[in-house]
Amino acid sequence: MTWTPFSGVNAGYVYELYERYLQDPASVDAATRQFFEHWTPPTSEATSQPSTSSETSVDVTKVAAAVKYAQAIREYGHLGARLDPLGTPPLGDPSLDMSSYGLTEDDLRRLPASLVGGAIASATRNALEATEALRAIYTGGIGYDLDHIRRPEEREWLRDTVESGRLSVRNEPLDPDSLLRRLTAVEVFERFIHRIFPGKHRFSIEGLDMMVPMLDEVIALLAEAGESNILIGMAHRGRLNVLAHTLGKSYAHIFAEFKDPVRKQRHGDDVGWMGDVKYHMGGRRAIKNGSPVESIVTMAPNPSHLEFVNPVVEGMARAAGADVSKRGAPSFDPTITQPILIHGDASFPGQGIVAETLNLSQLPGYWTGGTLHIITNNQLGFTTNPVDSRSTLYASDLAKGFKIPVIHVNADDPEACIEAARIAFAYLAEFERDFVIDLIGYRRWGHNEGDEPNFTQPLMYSKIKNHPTDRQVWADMLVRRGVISPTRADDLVKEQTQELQNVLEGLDPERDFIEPRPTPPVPKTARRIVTAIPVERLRELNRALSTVPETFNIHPKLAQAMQKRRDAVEKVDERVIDWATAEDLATASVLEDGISVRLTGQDVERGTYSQRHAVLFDQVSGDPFIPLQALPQANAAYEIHNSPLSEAAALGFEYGYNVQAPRRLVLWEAQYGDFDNSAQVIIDEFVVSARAKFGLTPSLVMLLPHGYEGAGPDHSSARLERFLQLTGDINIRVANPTTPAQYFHLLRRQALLLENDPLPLIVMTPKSLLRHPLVISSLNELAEGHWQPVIDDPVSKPAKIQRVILCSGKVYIDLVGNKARPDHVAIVRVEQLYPFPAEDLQPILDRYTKANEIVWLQEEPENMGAWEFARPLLTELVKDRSVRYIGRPRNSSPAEGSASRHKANQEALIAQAFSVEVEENIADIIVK
Ligand SMILES: Cc1ncc(C[n+]2csc(CCOP(=O)(O)OP(=O)(O)O)c2C)c(N)n1
Repeated sequence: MTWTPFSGVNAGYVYELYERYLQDPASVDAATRQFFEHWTPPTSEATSQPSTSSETSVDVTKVAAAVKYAQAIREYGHLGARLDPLGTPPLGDPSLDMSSYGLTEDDLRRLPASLVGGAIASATRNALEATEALRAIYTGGIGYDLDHIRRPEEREWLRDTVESGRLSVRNEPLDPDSLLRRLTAVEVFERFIHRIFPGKHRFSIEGLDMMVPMLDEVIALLAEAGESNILIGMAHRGRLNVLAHTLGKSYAHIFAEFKDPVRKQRHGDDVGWMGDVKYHMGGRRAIKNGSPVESIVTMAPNPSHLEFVNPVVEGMARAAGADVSKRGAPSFDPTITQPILIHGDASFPGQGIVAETLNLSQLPGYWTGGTLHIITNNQLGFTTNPVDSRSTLYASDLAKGFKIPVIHVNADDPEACIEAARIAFAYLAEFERDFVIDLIGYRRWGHNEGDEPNFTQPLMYSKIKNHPTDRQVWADMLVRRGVISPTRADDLVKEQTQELQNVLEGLDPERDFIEPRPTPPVPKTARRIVTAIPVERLRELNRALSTVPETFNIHPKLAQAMQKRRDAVEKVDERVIDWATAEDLATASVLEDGISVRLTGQDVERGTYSQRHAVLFDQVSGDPFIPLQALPQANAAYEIHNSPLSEAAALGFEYGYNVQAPRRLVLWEAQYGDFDNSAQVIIDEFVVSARAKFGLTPSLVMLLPHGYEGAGPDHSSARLERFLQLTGDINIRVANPTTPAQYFHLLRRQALLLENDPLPLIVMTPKSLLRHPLVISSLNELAEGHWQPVIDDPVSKPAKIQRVILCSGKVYIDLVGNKARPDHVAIVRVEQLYPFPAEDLQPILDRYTKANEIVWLQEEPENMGAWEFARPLLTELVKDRSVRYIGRPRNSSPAEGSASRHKANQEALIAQAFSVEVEENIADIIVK
């Protein structure tokens, strides 16, 4: 007999039970009572030293062993669960074997069930029955991977829910025939397309067919609970099936997409429209399920880039649950919005965006009340086996670090799948935290329907070939149970096939093909929007923003700055408005106009450059105070959040928030502009192209600190060239403003255009210029001006100008701040780069009749910045004159690593700009 020390948690449990028995023998069940009648608790010596012969110590050892064994089943049972429909035996674990504890069936039979605890204890007669019941639960078709859950109340809830079986089909039966009909619809849909459109990609669901009934179950429960917004994000696999059956997209529409009729170009109203492949498109459906509230189920459109839709859907869910109609912070109601993310088993561990998104899940500015994750685990990623695609045992293991409960479920066990879906729903409702279902099945065909999977997975596919379909497995089960007749399943297949055949025969592809029709962008680039607001209104806003409650202990430096700002803004003509003040006033005025504002990004609350201080902290209590939330004039909510250290998920979330709530002003700020390339997928695939591909009209603002200040290759450029390269058919606006007043008008203009002319706005913003004496505006410029796409030089005698320097952004300040500026040079700022303001620029260029040199000056290397984009456009405008380039030569890196080299090169640029003769090759004077 192995001696097990009678100590630790398990012993504690036995003692607790024994205490209870001593106080009230009736408080424990009969078997336990009987056991304790003959039991003597061991002394402390006996617990620390092996005992050889005492009858009592043997019993105690068995008791402790039984408790441990039961605990191991709960914790590690998933290692013994039958999770693979293709029959791979479970990994197993010695802790799941009673003999590892020196236990026999007889031993367990003699011990009371109460040692096992939980709901099972009262339903069984002894520890053997209880542990067998535990094994049936924990090592069946579901693997409960819960031992990482830290919060005791959650652990308790999960254990009780699982062991009581209250959500199992035993307690809440499902309608077997309706499930069979559903699985028939799912399968026949795939088979029909397979036959009618051979070789065409559809990324069949087959092998994971239960995903659709699981979604049915969860969505019905959500709708019944009154969740008015159910937002789904998923990849290609099974998407057409989910679109057809979950989102209600008509078979006719899908078949028409397969036929892909040649559409006539619709002149005028399809500007920029390119569309996307059918398995990237989204869908929308309104349902009611016994609730007075209608639920809108939305599937977000997404690109091929796996998992990048995750933060987008989270942002959509956040927007759907947020009430921004009142002053102050918006409120968020998790009971009206539910994100569901469907992942692949290779992409979940492989794509970093998954971890970034999971990290958003509990952050105050990003929380969506818990997400349901379903990993559609077909045990393959394209041709790659799990052993090559992850370093973890399960595809879901990443979630464990976030303390998210995980259920693995065998996709061939429909009842287990439905139970998993119910547990997930109940957990989400109870704890409003994320939940993962790892749905383990297989992929009946190749990665796509043209692929030959036997090239790479011959053994797996020889099994799949002979493996009955999910529908067949369920139908066979129902026949065995005598629930349906042997012919029922085939009859259903025939009926469903006939239905599809009828649709196909009645198909008119031209008619049935329905493309989203994006609102065409407004082609005029220079639309004047009245953005100025009266001086008195500005002053009142400023007074409110620079006042803190009397009891608030503001940092003395900030108190001083506020006082200065309060006094300064009383002066109308003096240049007193710096960048941050302009932003603050623009935001306040937008809130007063009734448009809510959300600003996020790394360290935005203070501002990376300590410029914003949108959140003030009481120096005694540490409590925050947000003037824009306390603004008496505000008619909408304001929120600002420091984002986690993410760009891709952080930007994706804001894009999602924005497309869900396009009338709210949503801004994301990069810490330095360069870091936006960490979010390049979100920029390329969503922000700039959502209109062309998905028919959406995002209007997100991206604030990107940009400018050459000697900080090195990585803190200088927001990669302006990348945005300009991504422009076309008026998809975004790109601006590089040089004054606070311009920034003020630009932000207000963006807010005012949300309603009728929404476009994403990309802004190059300053760093050192935030406090530069030349970058200060007057209150009058806010009260009278408007956004100027181009700012001409206020030279008095244009006829004297021989050279016109066109430039954009910070380099302008370097030019005008330079004392060597000669009289024959005019400096024109191009503040808006896209849509390119040709109409504004033309009259300006025409004004300088004697200027035979038109120069484009930039601080970025020739292959970066705006030059290559602007060159052909300018060439057209200057007519018979030529356009010359002054700037750094082509390079692979945006800027010098040395501050002194930067300074020398910057000076060389300015000198060249002002010299009479432009050197042939700027490279000659650049310090290398
Ligand atoms: C970011 C990204 N990289 C590569 C691909 C190409 N790709 C498409 S599907 C696929 C396999 C995905 O495997 P998994 O996540 O398990 O989903 P499954 O296709 O098996 O359902 C790959 C690599 C892609 N779409 N996105």
